[in-house]
Amino acid sequence: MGNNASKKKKVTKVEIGADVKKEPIGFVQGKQYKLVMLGQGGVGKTSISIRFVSDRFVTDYDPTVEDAYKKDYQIDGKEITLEILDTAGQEEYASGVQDKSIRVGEGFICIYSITSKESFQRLKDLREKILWAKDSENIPMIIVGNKCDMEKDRQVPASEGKALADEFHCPFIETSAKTNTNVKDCMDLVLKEISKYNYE
Ligand SMILES: Nc1nc2c(ncn2[C@@H]2O[C@H](COP(=O)(O)OP(=O)(O)O)[C@@H](O)[C@H]2O)c(=O)[nH]1
Ligand SMILES: [Mg+2]
Repeated sequence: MGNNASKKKKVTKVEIGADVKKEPIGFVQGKQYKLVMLGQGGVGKTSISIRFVSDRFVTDYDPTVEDAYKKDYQIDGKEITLEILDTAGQEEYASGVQDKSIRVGEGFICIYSITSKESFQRLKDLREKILWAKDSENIPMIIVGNKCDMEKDRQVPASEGKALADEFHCPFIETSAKTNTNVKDCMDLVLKEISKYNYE
């Protein structure tokens, strides 16, 4: 109180036509963030969601289930709510459900299984689909190689996952919903991407 100096308005001179760089605003207290789980059937979208939300591992979840899970979460000292959209059945590109999830989604977790080369190869199409739906190149997304507990069945080396992520300019992480390896880290990673792209 009574400190005149602190009342002075800070004036930033901006040249006309100069490129004004905005600062990311980070996370907003109380806000809800929508994350979307994408990837071929069987890669572990539901398993990662349930592991994260309720710390359980289920082995026989209905592959057709399409659900949204909510979790209160703390990050960077802010309390936020995460809504995790667990998609299913995206094999049928005609099904508009996945399109809708992509439209409303703010962060995308693109998952393959390290035991399936095919699921890995799907990610390029998936990214195209997201870029097309969002009509932007700046999409908060990450690549996740799940089932990293199944080392003996590995078909995709971590280096390939990393190389694809470099091509997409996004982070890469390997997880296991079964052993609860890097599940929380994967959510933190995509949230970090969201905060990078959130400008005032
Ligand atoms: N070993 C192992 N199995 C997993 C892992 N994640 C999922 N699974 C299994 O893979 C199958 C498909 O998982 P699910 O979550 O239903 O895949 P979704 O179709 O992508 O939702 C299930 O039998 C899961 O128990 C994991 O990290 N490790
Ligand atoms: Mg599922």
